[in-house]
Amino acid sequence: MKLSTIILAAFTTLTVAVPLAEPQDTTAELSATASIGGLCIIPKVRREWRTLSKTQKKSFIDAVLCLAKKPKEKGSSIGGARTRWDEFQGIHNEQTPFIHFTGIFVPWHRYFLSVVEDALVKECGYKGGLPYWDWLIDAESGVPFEQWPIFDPVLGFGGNGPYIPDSEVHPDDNPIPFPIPGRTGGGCVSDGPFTFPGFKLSINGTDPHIQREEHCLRRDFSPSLALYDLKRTVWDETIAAPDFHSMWRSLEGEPRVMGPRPNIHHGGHNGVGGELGQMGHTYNSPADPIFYLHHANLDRAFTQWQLKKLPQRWFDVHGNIQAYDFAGANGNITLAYPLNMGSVAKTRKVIEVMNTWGGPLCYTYA
Ligand SMILES: [Cu+2]
Repeated sequence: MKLSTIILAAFTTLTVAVPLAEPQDTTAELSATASIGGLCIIPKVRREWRTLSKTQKKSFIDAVLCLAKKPKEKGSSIGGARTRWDEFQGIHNEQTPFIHFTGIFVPWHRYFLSVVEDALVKECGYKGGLPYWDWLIDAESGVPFEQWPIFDPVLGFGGNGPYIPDSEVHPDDNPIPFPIPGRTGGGCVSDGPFTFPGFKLSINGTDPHIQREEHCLRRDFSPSLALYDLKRTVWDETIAAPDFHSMWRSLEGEPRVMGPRPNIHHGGHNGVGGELGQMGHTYNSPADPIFYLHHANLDRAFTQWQLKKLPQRWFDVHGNIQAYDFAGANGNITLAYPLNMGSVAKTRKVIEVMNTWGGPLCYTYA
């Protein structure tokens, strides 16, 4: 048999086998992840949620539930937090005015994800990289929003909350300051692994709408908003941006709902969280485990943009210190600007998180 025939035969076997196969368990490969003496030797591999095997999906969800049951650290500065999960939501809540619509939006969230990824691995035995959610696959699939695999009650994060009409919305129900068109839920998540009281939340945030007593995870699916915002054109423009500032502005989007330009950051947040769910709320969104998969996909866009021009893009940062001051009249960040994690993790400088394959970070996207 000629070599080309053998190669063709092997290729044919592969292409037939792949679509039928259950995603393979890569736990053994992933557990080999090693950062030795500060050198990233074998990075954690962050994979798309639907490519994880059943065992990997279950072990990720179990690790989240483990953090949600584990008491907060001694000396935690997060007011009202009872668990490790609350601490992560809490530091995001506290930092919200400094990390959104400012130049550190992208590096701060990158560092934040790696802190939670480390906790899942080191404190709760998860073996692997933080999964990401590529919502463009779903948005382009034609499958109705509520049937997207990420919301599966057994092999996913569960679905919507029951519908609460606008007229019955209570001020403590976590409403965001602008209405979300086409919202369909708003109550406590009623299926999957994150239902109350197995999964409960508690922080005293700086945000006035935070519920201080133990409360549930809410979702308020807004399929029309998700389908409006989750567009490949925006993804492509973000990756093709000529500099850090335009990449970040394209990625984070404008602080408005369904403006003239679709907004991939809002699409994941308000598509899932709508008006009453935590995912739709700037301060409280990390209450929802889906937050981490959504932001991992945004971080993946940042990484793809960086990979187009290295090493220059490990050093390219620019953006306002004060929220919404996009022209930088009150100053701009530099590579030395601090990323504050309060008592949750060490304060690091922007430069330390620019390379995902060196310094304190050690991961890559598959
Ligand atoms: Cu945020």
